[in-house]
Amino acid sequence: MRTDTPQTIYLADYTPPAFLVDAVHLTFRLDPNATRVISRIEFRPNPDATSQDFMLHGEHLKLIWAKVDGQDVQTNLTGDSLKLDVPNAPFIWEAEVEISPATNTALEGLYMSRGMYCTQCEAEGFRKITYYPDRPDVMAVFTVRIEGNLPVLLSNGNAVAQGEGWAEWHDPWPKPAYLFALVAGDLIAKSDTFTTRSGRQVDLNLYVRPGDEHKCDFGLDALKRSMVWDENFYNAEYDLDIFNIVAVDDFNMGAMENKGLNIFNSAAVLASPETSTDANYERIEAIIAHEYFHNWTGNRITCRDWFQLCLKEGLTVFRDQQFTADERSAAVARINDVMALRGRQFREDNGPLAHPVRPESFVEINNFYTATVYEKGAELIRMLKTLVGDQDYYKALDLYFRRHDGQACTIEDWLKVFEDTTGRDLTQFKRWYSQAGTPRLKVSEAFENGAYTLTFRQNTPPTPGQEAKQPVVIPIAVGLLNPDGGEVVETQVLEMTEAEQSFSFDGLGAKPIPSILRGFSAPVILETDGIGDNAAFLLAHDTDPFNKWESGRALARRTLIDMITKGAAPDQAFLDALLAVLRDDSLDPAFRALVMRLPTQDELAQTLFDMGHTPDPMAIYQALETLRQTMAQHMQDALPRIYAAMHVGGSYSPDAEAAGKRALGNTVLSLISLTDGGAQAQKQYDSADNMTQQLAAFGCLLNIDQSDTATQSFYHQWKADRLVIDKWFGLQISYAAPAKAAEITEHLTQHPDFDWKNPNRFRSTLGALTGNAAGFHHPSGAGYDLVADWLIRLDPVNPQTTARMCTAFETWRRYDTDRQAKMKAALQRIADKPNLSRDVTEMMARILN
Ligand code: 0A1
Ligand code: ZN
Repeated sequence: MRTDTPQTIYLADYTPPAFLVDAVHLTFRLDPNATRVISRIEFRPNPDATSQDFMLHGEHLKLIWAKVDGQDVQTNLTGDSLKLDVPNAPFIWEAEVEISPATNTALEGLYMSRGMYCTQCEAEGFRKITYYPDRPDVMAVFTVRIEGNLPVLLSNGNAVAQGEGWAEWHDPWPKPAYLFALVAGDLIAKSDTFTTRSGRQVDLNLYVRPGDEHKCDFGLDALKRSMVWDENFYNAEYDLDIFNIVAVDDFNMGAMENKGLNIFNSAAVLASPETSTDANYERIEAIIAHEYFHNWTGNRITCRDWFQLCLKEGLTVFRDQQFTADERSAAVARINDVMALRGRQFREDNGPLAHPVRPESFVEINNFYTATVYEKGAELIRMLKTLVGDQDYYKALDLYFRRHDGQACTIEDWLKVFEDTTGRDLTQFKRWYSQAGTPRLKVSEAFENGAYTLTFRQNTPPTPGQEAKQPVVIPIAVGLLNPDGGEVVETQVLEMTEAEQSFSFDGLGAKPIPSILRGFSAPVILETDGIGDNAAFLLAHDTDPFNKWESGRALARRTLIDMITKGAAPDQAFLDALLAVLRDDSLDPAFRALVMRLPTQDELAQTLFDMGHTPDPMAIYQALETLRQTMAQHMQDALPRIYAAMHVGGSYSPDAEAAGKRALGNTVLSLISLTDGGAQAQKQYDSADNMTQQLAAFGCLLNIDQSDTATQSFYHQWKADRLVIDKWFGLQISYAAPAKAAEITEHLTQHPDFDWKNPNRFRSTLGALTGNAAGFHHPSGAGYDLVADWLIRLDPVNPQTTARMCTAFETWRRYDTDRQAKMKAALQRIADKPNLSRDVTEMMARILN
């Protein structure tokens, strides 16, 4: 345990910066172990400041000299900051510091990745580069000179001059330091151009390592589509002459929206048919769009402080979700978004790490790049849009862009724009930003004299630090169906504001069947025990694709819960309903593939826990295995025809239609392989000409244990491609039987290719184990121990990635006393490690609390 208690930062303590910065000049003399950074910063007193104390952040910097207005100064260094008496007038700060990118394994600040220099400054990495007021409400114009003997030297903005071994960049747009970026290396650009609506010619470059040039086309295409889309939907145009993207192999997250110089995890941008799956393509498209969209929602308008992170992230996730819905299938996109929300955010909201979308305190801000801030944050934007309607939503966004361009804003600024546009009072809506926890929404019904009444009761359970909750505004999209399946009342949005509220529909000839929370109109848990059992009817008849899918999911969940808690056999009616969907060629294959997907082990564990049971991960695993086997037999006759019909000929294209066919084909293949000993999967594996088909077949083979030959051949085919080898590590662990998962993972950590300091490789291995629920929670406790061992080892090297992976333990209170004791012991072992990082110290305190 560390001895100095890390400091907690509170939203309520916000004060404006004492000094503002007009301009920053930086010179980098690159050297792996001794990079010199010379800064010249023009400060002036902030007229709105409440204090005049001059303070600069700085971490792990070796200060060589510092001057104020040309005079040497003696600085007062305390911990991670530098304090100084300065004039109460404009002045110039200059300093030279030395840093060591080659030994920076935390991948924050300036670091090296396989010979290439690269930066990551969000949230507070710039202070590891030089002394600076490293807070997002200090926005300045940056000019950067890079000196280094490397072919490519990049920074933000436009290239202004360059020569042998140096380059100068100037970014005319004032920005906070977290958007600063620098890249230097032996890189190759794949280039394109884009002309904005108002005629600006933009050079687009995707910089990659030699050898990756053939993996750039899709990323560039996705970028151009994002640029067009943002102009069309948000009137948002690009504002520089150059837009650079760089792919880097060592990166803690997916990507980063640095102004004019986005830096991407290679896995989130490089794509080729042979090496990338359909899911990879879809994710790359979404992340490219996300980072590009940040240019307006994040960069032009940024956050006042890190508590407002959802201001840029929730909105930008919502925008990238809209983009995906628009470019692909809206129904499929929404279902995928909700599955992700439930899988990660509901889990977080129901455990010890629950926090509001706008947190009120933190120790380490990097621990708050969470599903709650991102995904629930996006749901809040979606609800606002549902409540005010499309037209007012886009009007409000126009006003937001006009009113706040160039500013660092708050959630209050954001909501005010909607209030001013619509005249609505959003005081109650704001609770969504401050109250943690997932609201439960119970519904009951009554039918009398042609009037159908739905009564809703809402309740949000307590979360850490928040016992009592107030009612929130819930937009409930509802449609009513006739008993014969026709729609009698089209979708209407009921606006619930009270703890309990009823809504009536008059003039109905018969008691209707309600379709509630269409499109998942609010991030709540809907409990329909108070109304009839309509799931099978809605799966067959609902016109709302989301609820049609949701009904199938509910049936699957119930079947599995009955199997687990009552030892019931798989429900025949469910199997028939599923088969009907599978066979229904009028439905989009991608949608059918989603309906065929069973709830995850984690989702079932949470459901059981909510019902008052202690979930047994082995029983859950077994029920899923049994159900899959039963499905394979029940559907056996239909499978070959559908498998054949889903064949996509011609050269590979990642488009939604082709990907949807492959998704359904591969779902069917996984069932076929449960009854044919893997013959069909082997055929597909041998003939596959793209990674989607190869990997799906490989998964089937691993699943039925015929894995050795495929495992060897896959490795030998792909050993030169790091991103494919990540898949190879991950898949073996994901498909490992519960009793073998920890052992297989342990074995793979001894593989010469297990480069544990690379976050992608670490996640594809240890992350795959935590994702294999029955393996991770195997009663031996070997999974817990192995993960804890590795987190302890990784923490001093890379605290950020370690802290994120600690969330594997966030559900420990769900389980039986033996598992709880084992998980707690593993957690305690991590917490007791001397010199634990601030990141992991905070995570342990919150999880164990
Ligand atoms: N702003 C980026 C995500 C990001 C956040 C933090 C990072 O390092 C701590 C890196 C990237 C995004 O939303 O894409
Ligand atoms: Zn983002």
